[in-house]
Amino acid sequence: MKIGIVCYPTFGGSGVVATELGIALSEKGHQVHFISYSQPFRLEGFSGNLFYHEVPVANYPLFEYLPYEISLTSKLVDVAMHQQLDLLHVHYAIPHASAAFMAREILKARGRNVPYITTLHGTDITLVGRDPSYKPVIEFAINQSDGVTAVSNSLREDTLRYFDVNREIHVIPNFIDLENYQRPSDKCYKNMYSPNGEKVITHISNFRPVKRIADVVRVFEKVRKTIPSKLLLAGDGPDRAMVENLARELGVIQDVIFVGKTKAIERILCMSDLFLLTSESESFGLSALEAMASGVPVISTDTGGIPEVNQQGYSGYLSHVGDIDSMATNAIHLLSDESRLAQFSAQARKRAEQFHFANVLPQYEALYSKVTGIALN
Ligand code: GMT
Repeated sequence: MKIGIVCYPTFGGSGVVATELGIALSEKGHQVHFISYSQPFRLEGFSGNLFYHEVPVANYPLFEYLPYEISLTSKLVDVAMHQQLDLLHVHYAIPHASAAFMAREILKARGRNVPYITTLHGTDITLVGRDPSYKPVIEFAINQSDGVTAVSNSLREDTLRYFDVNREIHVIPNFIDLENYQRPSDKCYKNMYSPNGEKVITHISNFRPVKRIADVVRVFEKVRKTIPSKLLLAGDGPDRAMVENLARELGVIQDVIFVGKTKAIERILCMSDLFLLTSESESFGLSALEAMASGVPVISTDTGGIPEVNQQGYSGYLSHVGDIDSMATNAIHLLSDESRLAQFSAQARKRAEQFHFANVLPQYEALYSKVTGIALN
C-alpha cells in the first residue's frame, strides 16, 4: 500500500508514534511518504520505501499568520497525485485532519479517491481541540474522516464527551519496538550521574504545564531525604526556568541534572532506576511506556489513559494528580528495597511487551484495508 503520513516533526509523542509507525510499515513492504514542515526528528536513515516531503509555506507581507493548513493541503494533493497514494493517515487532528479533508475533496474533483484516517493523540481533543477557535472545524474533520483512531479508551471517551462525533472510534494503543530498549547494565555509564551509587529518578517530557513538573521536583525533594538520589530531567519547554528556580528554592538543585532535548532516550532510561510522570492529563503516556520497556518502574498519576499503560502494583504505582506525598511514599517503597525494585523492573518490561509493535501494527493495517478496500495478506 502507498501511505501518506502527516505528523508534527518536533519532540512529542504523536510525532514519535507516527514516525515509528511509518518506519515499521515501510519495513513490512508498504511505501510510506512522510509529509511535514520539517523532517521528523526520529526519521533517520534511508530505505527504498521511505520518503519525506517538506511542506513549504510561502510568505507575503500581508500575512500576519502563515496559512500552513493551505500549504499542507496543497502538498497532500501534490504527493497523493504524483506518488499515487492509496491513503492518508494524519496524526494529531489540528490542523492535519481538516487539511486532509480538503485534500480528499480536491482529489475527488480530480478523479482520485484518497481516503484519510485521523489518529487522535490527546491534547488535540482534551486541551486545544476543545477551544471554540478550533472546535467546529475539528469536529467536522473528525466526522468526515474515513477512519478514526484514538490511542486509549480514555481518549475515545473524552472525544465522545467533548465532541459530537458520529463515527466509530477505534482504539489502537501506542506501541514500542522493544528491541530499541534493551538494558545492557554494563554499558549504561550510570556513574556519570550517580558517582556514589545514588538512585537515578528520571522524568522526560516537553516541560509544558500539563506535565506538572513542579510535582516531579517536589516528589524528588521528599524522596531524597530518605534515599540518596539524583533527578534526571530530559526535554525542555516553557516550564524549564520555573522548575530550575523551584529546585533552587527547595535546596536540591545540586542533585538535579537537566540533560535537555535528547534523542538518546534509551541511554537515559538505561541508567534510570525509576520514572516519574506527574501529568494533569495524559491520553496515553508514551514516555512511561518507553521507561517500562527499559525495565524502569513508573510512579505516575492516575489520569486519562495512564492506567491503561502503567499497571498499579505491577509496573509501578499510580496516585491522584497532585498527591505528592503518595507519589513520594511509593517511590521510597520501591527504591528502598533492591529485590522489590528488581521485581518491578522485570514486571515493567513484561507489561511493555503487550505494546510491542508486532501486536499493534496489524490493527492499523486492518483499518487501512477496510478503509481503502485493498486486501493485505
Ligand atoms: O503532550 C502534548 O501536548 C503533545 C501530544 C503529542 O503530540 O506528543 O501528546 C499526546 O500524544 C502522545 C502520543 O499519543 C501521548 O502519549 C500523550 O499522552 C499525549 N499527551 C497528552 O495527552 C497530554
